[in-house]
Amino acid sequence: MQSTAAADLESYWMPFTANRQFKAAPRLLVEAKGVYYTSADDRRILDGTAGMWCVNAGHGDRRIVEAVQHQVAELDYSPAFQMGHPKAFELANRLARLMLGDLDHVFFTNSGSESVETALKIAIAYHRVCGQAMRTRLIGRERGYHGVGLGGTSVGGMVNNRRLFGSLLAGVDHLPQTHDREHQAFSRGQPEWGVHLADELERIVGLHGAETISAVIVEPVAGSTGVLVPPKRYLERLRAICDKYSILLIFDEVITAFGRLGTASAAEYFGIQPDLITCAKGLTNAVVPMGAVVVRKPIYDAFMQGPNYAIELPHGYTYSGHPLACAAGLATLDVYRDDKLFQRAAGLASYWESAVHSLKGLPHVVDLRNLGLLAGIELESRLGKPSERGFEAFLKCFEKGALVRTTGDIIALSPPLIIEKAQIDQLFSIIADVLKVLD
Ligand code: PXG
Repeated sequence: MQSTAAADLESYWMPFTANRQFKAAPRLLVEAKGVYYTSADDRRILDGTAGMWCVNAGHGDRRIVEAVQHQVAELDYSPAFQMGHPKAFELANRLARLMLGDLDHVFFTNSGSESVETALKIAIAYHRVCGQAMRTRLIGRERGYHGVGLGGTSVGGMVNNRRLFGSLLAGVDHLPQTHDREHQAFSRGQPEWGVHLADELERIVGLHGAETISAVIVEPVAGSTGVLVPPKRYLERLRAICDKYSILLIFDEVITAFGRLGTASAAEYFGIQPDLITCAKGLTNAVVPMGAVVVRKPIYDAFMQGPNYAIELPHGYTYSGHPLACAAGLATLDVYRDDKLFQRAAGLASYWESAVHSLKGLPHVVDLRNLGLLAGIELESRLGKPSERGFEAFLKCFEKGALVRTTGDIIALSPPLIIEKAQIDQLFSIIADVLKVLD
């Protein structure tokens, strides 16, 4: 067992973590297999969050492990600029085939945040290469999360992630968020109420002028802010308004891609084709960090002009299309296909929905939301102490053997797609027990 002495923990400045609380009472994981972690004190912890919405095929799948082991021995690294290696092209082709229609060109990154920065830059540059250099504005949404780059923070809509960081990017505006407890509480799947909120895009266009707007970026289902499911017909209407004004629509599918809704992408689930998709997480099952931006063919084609020795898009990363990530990605896509994991998730969705809504009536529960294998359990906040009850729920679930995520006072769930019904029961029985004892 590894030492957890307080002194050993000091140097690591942990991301998005209450560092002092953690270091006083550490929660260390040392192994993972299937849907379970093992903690440093040798307890089995049911993974209710697929790591952080990313280990969709479950932990430690031999096929992925072996693909990465083989790759590191064969080709550890290959320069990403002006050079290539076969697996990067193969993975791009495989990913393109999973996406709708002419979403068929792939730019590799190393994370969701980098995918978002990349997509925003492509959107601005696209209009410029099309002769519309004024189209630079970016439209995000309140309660959106698009990673932690300055672009992603700017289009994002979570106040705690924004307020420390100054004025952020200029020329950004936000749609209103789509969640309203008064009209939507305890909806199963997509709420009936709220399609009109998409019309706010018309107001924003009216304010700034369509000819100044480059792109709208939204998560099809907002994850980090507590699983906000889009109202029925909302995404369709956003698509229609973007089309009307030639604004690019970006779906940030860092959470929703790779089976979370029972389909390869949320775009497929909702039957709506965005112009760009950002993804990461489940692309490699999180075994090696990797992200990607998938763009429609006309966007790629628009850049393919000028002398053919010239670099068309001055953008990229040392580790774009890293061989280890590509090997992990190819093996992961094989596992999804061979084990039919997207279909499996689709098949479990109604059982999952019933389990989520079985919590109705338990103490503190003010809303329950679900779609695919996603759930948000919203707890009433303690007066003057937002997030405290949520954090305690998280700690108590961990004590009782389940890993959940909390965001404010909302418990968010996104299990590995290999979860069994009995394990779903186990997860919700732990959560129910915790809710009963929580102040
Ligand atoms: N976009 C979306 C929609 C995301 O959910 C990112 C971008 C950024 O990805 P990277 O790989 O740079 O972290 C994300 C990440 C949580 C949680 O529990 C959510 C994310 C990451 C960590 C925790 O809310 N989403």
